[in-house]
Amino acid sequence: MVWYKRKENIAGGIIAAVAVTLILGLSLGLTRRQKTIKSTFFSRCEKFKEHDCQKLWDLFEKAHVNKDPCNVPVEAYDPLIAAAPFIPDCKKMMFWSGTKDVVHDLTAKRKDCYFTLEDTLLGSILDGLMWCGKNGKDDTFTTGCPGWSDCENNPVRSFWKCASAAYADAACGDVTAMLSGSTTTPFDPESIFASIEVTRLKAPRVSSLNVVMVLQMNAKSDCTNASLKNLQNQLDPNITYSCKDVAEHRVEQCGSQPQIMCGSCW
Ligand code: NFD
Repeated sequence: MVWYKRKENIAGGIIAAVAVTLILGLSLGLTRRQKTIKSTFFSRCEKFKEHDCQKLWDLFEKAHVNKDPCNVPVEAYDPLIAAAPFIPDCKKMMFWSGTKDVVHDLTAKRKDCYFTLEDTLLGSILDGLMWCGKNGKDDTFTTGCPGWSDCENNPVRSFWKCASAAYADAACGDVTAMLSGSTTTPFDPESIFASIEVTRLKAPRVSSLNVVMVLQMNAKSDCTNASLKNLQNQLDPNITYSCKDVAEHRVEQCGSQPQIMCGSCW
């Protein structure tokens, strides 16, 4: 009898210990995940002076926290975007599609020449991050979130649509777009550049759109590609269009040789 009791007590103790460890582990894990995106947000935000990072974080969370992660509309991020307006530099604005790495390798080294959405406050804070909220939860999660194509109204996609629209609205002067010659449809109607940014460029604020078609080895398309006709049809007719085929190594050269004048990169 006594022996049975002792065995029961030991088993009960083990179960309780396992339960406590699991609960502690789960809540610690949750806090750590929370901390990771929150601390990334703040450390990136604090690199930009004169911004209330706490206010931006609160607006960011308000857009998706406690919501179905497949039902966050683009407009949910309007208050966040409005709190951090874009300050365009009309001589440098760069758009891109399918060329993220080559563009950012270049802009990291040639801030004197080019400026992308990812160089703006919100673009630089949220670039490369994944997040979502969940119904009935007060946290921002970074795992278990819908992927880019799992549902249209996921928070990451909605944020980038909202930010891209505001960035294109702010565009001015001569703008550049780097497209990829490695695909058969460099101006892809599904892309954010085609579906949101191009149609928001407006003359006379914007005077020209200069496409740089980045050509890698075995390129599949160049400036003669049929999809670029659609680009021209969608573009405000008072904006001057041009397209130049440029080898990728030439773009890289522009980054590695700061003595090259911005206008002579290609
Ligand atoms: P893109 P875009 N799966 O190269 N922007 O024209 C996953 F997982 O096709 C900036 O659509 O060019 N991710 C950012 C995907 C994001 C998928 C969106 C996919 N199937 C838009 N498709 C940014 N900084 O992240 C697309 N993505 C994601 C603005 C992936 O992260 C910029 O101002 C990919 O790198 C730029 O002028 C990114 O979306 C234009 O819109 C862009 O896809 C580029 O959008």
